[in-house]
Order: sequence, then structure tokens, then C-alpha cells
Amino acid sequence: MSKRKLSRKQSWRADKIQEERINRAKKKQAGAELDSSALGTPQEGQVIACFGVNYLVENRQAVQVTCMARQNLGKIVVGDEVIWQEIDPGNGIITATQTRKSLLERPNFQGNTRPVAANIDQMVIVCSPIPALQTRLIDRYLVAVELNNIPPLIAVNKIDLLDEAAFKAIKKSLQHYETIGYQVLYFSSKTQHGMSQLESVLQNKVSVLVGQSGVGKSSTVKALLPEISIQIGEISQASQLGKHTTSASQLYHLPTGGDLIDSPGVRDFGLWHIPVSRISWGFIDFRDYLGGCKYSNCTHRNEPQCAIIQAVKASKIPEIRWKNYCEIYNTLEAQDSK
Ligand SMILES: Nc1nc2c(ncn2[C@@H]2O[C@H](COP(=O)(O)OP(=O)(O)OP(=O)(O)O)[C@@H](O)[C@H]2O)c(=O)[nH]1
Ligand SMILES: [Mg+2]
Ligand SMILES: [Zn+2]
Repeated sequence: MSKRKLSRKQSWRADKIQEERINRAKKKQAGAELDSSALGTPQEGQVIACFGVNYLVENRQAVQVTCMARQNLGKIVVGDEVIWQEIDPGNGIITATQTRKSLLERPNFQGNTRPVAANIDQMVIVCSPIPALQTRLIDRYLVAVELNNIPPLIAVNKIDLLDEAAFKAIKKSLQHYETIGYQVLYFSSKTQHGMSQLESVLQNKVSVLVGQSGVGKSSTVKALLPEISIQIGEISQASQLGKHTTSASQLYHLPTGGDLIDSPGVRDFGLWHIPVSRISWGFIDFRDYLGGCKYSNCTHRNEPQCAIIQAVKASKIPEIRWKNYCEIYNTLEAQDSK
């Protein structure tokens, strides 16, 4: 490529960037100042994705528009029902948010909470044999949803990777969750085995897929909606972990009715926003024993005559659940004392 050509291209690009900046600034001003009469009629819509300060909003006719939001509306998330008004075709501004039926939040590093998805009916905790299944992470998610009253279910993907013995071992490690009332599903988004059962529990509900990076959340969405384009990542050969492929949550409509929200994978799920004394309530199998300890302020870790520890010793509660509880408690306690 000649030098002259390159510089023309460069100057064209600089002009383009400048033009985009001016447009963006104009729109930003519009967001802050546009009086309602300059905007289209207010209409209802649902936020289906968020990209920084831009939102993808779908109106009731399933038409998608890119919106900004008026200031002071607070954080808007996927699943939010909003009122928006058109600025010009394809672009609009969110002018109000509707009351949320439910809200999934996660803590940020400053110790505050950050909303993740709104109006969800259930949380699907996706796990897999690779990256390895961690009951520690499952229990953290369960505490969060139990204290938020969002029903969870556990979905084990990639069962095509398991031989009979390995499948039995995974089933055994999750048996207790079924005993205490959680639904556990096994499927493969690759071979489609078990997908119809998953499809039926997702039907007519708004569900969010959560879990470690690389367990196959986006692959599961793709298996249910083959026509969509969605990014699927690889598993690192070295660490056997995912590579954090999905960077923003997105909502998809299921052909069978209901919505499915794909979310970015996590390394861990912090619970710093929850008071330590509430953790035991998040372990639903502990509830029958709470109140039966010798000390009313028992933390159920090492106190004498603790009803939870006794239940563990009597094999009524699996030791791993109690260990995961202690681990969460200790982490939160260490955090609180900082
Ligand atoms: N063998 C097998 N591999 C699968 C299956 N489902 C997904 N994978 C693979 O797992 C890898 C990760 O899949 P993704 O769908 O990107 O995982 P994710 O959970 O969305 O990951 P993040 O977006 O990073 O959170 C890809 O290489 C997929 O091909 C399955 O059922 N069987
Ligand atoms: Mg993904
Ligand atoms: Zn106790």
C-alpha cells in the first residue's frame, strides 16, 4: 500500500472518529436535555442486552432499538421492563424503568452489590465435568438465590464426556441436592442428549444461566436456538478452565415460550453483601436444625452441642455441605474484620 493512500485512509478514519464523537455528544446531550415533546410516544420495552451506556431494547412488536438512558434511573440490567421513546429510527432513550419482580445481584470488589439480571423466574446453575464441577460454587449460588427467593436448578452439561463410572460418580456427588428438593438435570449441548428435559423446565419462564466460564452456557443457548449467532469459547488445555468468552449478559426468546439469559462466566461468586448470620439460612438442609444448638449465637463451626455439627456426624447433612458453609462463613468473617 502506498504512503499517500495510507495517509488518506488515516485522515478519513480520523474524520469519521470525530464525526462519531460529535454525534455521540449530541445524543448524550439529548439524553440529558431532550424535552419529551421532541421524542416519540412512550412505549413499553424489555432490555435484552447492555453494552456500557447503550442498551438493546425490544418493543412489544419484537423490534429492537439501541437506547441510552435518562440519567438518574439507576443501573438498568437485562430483563428490565422499561419505557422508552424514539429519538430517530433505530435509536431511542429509556425514560423510565418499571418495578422489578426479582433481581439477581452480585457483589463488586468495592463491597457493594451490582445488579446482574431482573425479573427472572429461575436460576440455572450450569456445571460440567470440564471445568471440574465444584460443589463449593454451587453452594455459593444456592445461598444467594435462597436469600433472594429465586428458585434454582442445577444443570450438568457435557455428559458426553463421561463414561458410566464417571457419570455415576457425578450423580452421587449431587444426590444430596435432589434429596433436599433441588432439581438436577444432566444433558449434553453437543449431542443434545437430555436437552428436551431442560427445554421443558425452561418453558414459559425467564431463566438465567450462570456458572463457571467454559461450562457451556452459551453452547446450551445455541443448542436450543441453533439459528442465533453467539460466541462460544474454548477450554484452555493447560488449566482446563474457560476463557471468559461471553462478556455481557443477553436475553434470548425461546421458541417454546419463555426467555433465556446467557451471562458471563465467573471464577467465583462472592457473598460479601450477605451478613454472616444469614448464611446458614441459605443452606436449606440446615433449617430444620437451626435453633437446636446450645448457644443461641452458635456459628455452627466448632461450638459444642451444635445441632448442625451433630446432624453432620449423624450423616443427615453431608460433610461437604458443612465444609462449604464453614468456608463461606470464614471468608465473610475475614472480610468483615478488614
Ligand atoms: N464435549 C462437550 N463440550 C461442550 C459441550 N457444551 C459446550 N462444550 C464446549 O465447552 C467450551 C466452552 O463453551 P461455552 O459455551 O463458550 O462456555 P460458556 O459457559 O458460555 O463460557 P463463558 O462464556 O466463558 O462463561 C466450548 O469449547 C464448547 O464447545 C458439551 O455438551 N460437550
Ligand atoms: Mg458464554
Ligand atoms: Zn450450631
